[in-house]
Amino acid sequence: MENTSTRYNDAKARYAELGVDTDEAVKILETIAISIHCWQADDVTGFENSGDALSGGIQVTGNYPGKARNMDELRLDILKAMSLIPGNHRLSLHETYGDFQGQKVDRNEVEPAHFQSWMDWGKANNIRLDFNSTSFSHPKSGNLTLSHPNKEIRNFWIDHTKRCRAISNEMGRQQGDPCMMNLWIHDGSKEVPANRLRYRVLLKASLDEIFSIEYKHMKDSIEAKLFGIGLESYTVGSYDFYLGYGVKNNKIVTLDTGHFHPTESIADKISSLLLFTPEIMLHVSRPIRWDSDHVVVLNDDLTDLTREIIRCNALDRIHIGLDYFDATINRIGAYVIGTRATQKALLLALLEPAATLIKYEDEDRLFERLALQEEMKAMPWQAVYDYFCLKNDVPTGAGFISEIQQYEKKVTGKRT
Ligand code: RNT
Ligand code: ZN
Repeated sequence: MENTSTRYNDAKARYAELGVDTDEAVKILETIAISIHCWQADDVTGFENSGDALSGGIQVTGNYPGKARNMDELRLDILKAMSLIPGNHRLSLHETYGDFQGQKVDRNEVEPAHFQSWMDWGKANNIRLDFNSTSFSHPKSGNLTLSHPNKEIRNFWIDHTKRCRAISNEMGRQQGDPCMMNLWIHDGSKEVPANRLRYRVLLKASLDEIFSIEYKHMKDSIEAKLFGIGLESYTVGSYDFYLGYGVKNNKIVTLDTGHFHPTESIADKISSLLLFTPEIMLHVSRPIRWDSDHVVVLNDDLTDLTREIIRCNALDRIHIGLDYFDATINRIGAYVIGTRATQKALLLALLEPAATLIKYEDEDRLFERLALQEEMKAMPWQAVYDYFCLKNDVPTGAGFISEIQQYEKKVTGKRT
């Protein structure tokens, strides 16, 4: 503990030489609530008990033992993960994680009551909730939902999504803070369709109907994707589609960092979206080849993204959520690694000597700008993150590894 404080004070002095206030950075970092996704705990299974396999162009690989088998286990695991992450965070739920009490509740029957126990749990644990409608893993999913040419199927999913918005509104009302409802549907096709336009016309009409009701306690975000597994040639809800829809209808666009061409910079989109859409929702993820959902780690893509958030001074307009699923490693470990990596990236951004860099740029001293950016990479930011952990009473450095090992021994390892 003493070492952490000593190292922090050294780091503080070094950053101060560059005009950076580490205390201030930590203070801001503490206020950033990350919306942690419930679905890493159980490989996107949920509690419908329908027997439907995961579909919709997403896939979880691996069979590491210890996955949460029911709601109690999932809640326990999430609290365990949160106990190893500094700060106060949110939980993002999918509709399929409702408290259905063993009843068959179809997607067009779901109600706020099915999430009351979650709202109570959130309140008891000081965790605010976000929400997601669920188009995948259902007999009526197929390859098309809200853009299905068959009116009955389309209406089924319209009903579902409307109900999800009502649930989100109730969550927001009860927690006294808006609930973000993310809408992602997998609609697309493996081969090039005979007419791309007709599905987009239908999706637009479905969205118009879904959003025709105004709510006070929830916000809508719409998430695009480049392609799904088995749906490689065409995605109805492409980025152009949702960006256009969001700009025209004042909706929040979700940027999932795994949903773009591999060399496309998601960081570069922030400053454009901020000018034309109300807020931004992020799904922080890590794409590797065909998979868009590897565990988040501290890499350049992530730090580029967080730097843009801070440089644009947009923490109040950008919601940071996580979205990845890995079943090959300890699932609680996956939560902790990804969330802490996101925080570290935010901290790096907060520790940037912004004023000096801008001054160099204004004076056309571009060598100096690049040199300082390079120097910042080797600054002792780790000491600042450790101090942040210490301050929030969670393990510093690699200390969380043994905690997870113990939890595995006592809890997850005993699950069969
Ligand atoms: C899928 C989207 C979507 C899902 C979750 C489970 O590619 O990223 O956000 O990951 O809804
Ligand atoms: Zn996503």
